[in-house]
Amino acid sequence: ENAGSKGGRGALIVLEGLDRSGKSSQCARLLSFLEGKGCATEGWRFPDRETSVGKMISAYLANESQLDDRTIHLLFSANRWEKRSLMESKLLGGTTLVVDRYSYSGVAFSAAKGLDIEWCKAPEVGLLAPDLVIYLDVQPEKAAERGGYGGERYERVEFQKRVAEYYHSLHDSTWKVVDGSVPMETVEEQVRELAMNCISECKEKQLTNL
Ligand code: DGP
Ligand code: NA
Ligand code: NA
Repeated sequence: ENAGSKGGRGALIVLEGLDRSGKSSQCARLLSFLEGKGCATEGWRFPDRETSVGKMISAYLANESQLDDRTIHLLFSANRWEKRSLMESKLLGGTTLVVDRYSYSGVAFSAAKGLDIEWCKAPEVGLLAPDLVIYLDVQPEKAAERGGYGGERYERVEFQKRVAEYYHSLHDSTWKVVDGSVPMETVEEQVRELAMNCISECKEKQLTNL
């Protein structure tokens, strides 16, 4: 494929944040907004629990299986790797991807367990680099109050506080921090604007790797 399809390539837009930060709702809202604009868009999420690797991850998160910390780390990464070639062909074909979590979740959640951060980053190298990372910033205590957590493995406020610290150490030039504690509609407006700018700017840019 080449990036020369009529409208240029699609954008890789990632939403990151703590559990209950509002990512999934904002991804859905952004997706329908972009579809309404006639923009070729798909909503993706990681972990993708549908694949066989994803099913192992899902069982681990539900505390139905136990796995060594490095082993589960590599499975999360493998779950991104198994979607890399499809991701690349979608983007080159002109489809914008709105992705709920990506490599930054991979690094922040595992580093929060005490694994070395450079070790955590290593298996992500070579995955496609996002054009835009929108970090929905919500205080861990506030996120926990939002209808409570669903009972999965990482949904504890002390752990989420450590995750937040690691997220804050990961910010790079593609990151935009959006205050996720304001009304949903305000967040939505900001997310839309960032996404629209990104989509028009990245058409001519080459895809790169992390
Ligand atoms: P979600 O389906 O977005 O609620 O994510 C499930 C949980 O898994 C959530 O607590 C965040 C965590 N998570 C997502 N991606 C990764 C990853 O790559 N590595 C680790 N260790 N945790 C992750
Ligand atoms: Na969750
Ligand atoms: Na979510």
